[in-house]
Amino acid sequence: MSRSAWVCQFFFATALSLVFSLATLATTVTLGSARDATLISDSSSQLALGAAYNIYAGRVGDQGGGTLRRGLIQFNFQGIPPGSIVTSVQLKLYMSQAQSGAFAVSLKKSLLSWGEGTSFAFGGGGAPAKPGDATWINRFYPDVPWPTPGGEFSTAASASANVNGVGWYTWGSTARIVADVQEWVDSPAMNLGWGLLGNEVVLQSAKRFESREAGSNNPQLIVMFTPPPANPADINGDGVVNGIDLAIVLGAWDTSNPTADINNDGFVDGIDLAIVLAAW
Ligand SMILES: [Ca+2]
Ligand SMILES: [Ca+2]
Ligand SMILES: [Ca+2]
Repeated sequence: MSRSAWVCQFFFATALSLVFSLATLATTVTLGSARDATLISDSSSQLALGAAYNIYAGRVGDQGGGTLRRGLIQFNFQGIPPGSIVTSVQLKLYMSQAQSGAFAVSLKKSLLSWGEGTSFAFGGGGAPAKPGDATWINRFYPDVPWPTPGGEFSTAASASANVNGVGWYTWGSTARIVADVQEWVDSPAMNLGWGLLGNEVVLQSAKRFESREAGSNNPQLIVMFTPPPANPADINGDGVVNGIDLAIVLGAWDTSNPTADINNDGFVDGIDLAIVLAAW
């Protein structure tokens, strides 16, 4: 290869990588929760709030029997392309009612799947569970129990927030919450959502958050990610290299059509065909 050809190739490669890095700038999406629910440790342990306007975390007062509430929340990551690198994750929840003080509410990965049925009640007392609801003793009411009542969560918190008066609260971004979402983008079957666990000792520590069913102030997950570099052989940009891309090359054969000229050498020829076939 002559020196000028080498220099030419070097600059071509540099220009190409510049184009690709411009195409892979970070993207931010705001996701609404796909499902959310509350586990209630009342004496029946078969009350639920699948379709309610709120999710709860913490311990209620004496009037509620001092029972516990644990929130569950899950998001759907189909809008994030496979191969993306997740760089930042923030969960935002609106706390709309509480009886007292500041309490830590931690976000922990759920280790098992759970459901959201149609049970509905105003307030945190709950309603009789409906089929598919998560309850204190069932992942899916009426016949798929948790191994241990109260849910199955990771030991370590992915993020924690100190929740006090009415308003928006944010969990993350932390290395753990980013790792959770990265895992779920890479392996959607591993996405079992998070538990939302408050103070389970102090009476009246329970916090009420707006659920996805609330009319406003719904849960939000703000995810920043870098999409994978585009494949130049995917000429029509539909995410797959197949006969459509091949037809575009063949249809422009022996021309200088810039769309089909994948390697930008001014010709649509066997080199472009080879690039498509190699990426098939
Ligand atoms: Ca719900
Ligand atoms: Ca294509
Ligand atoms: Ca070409």
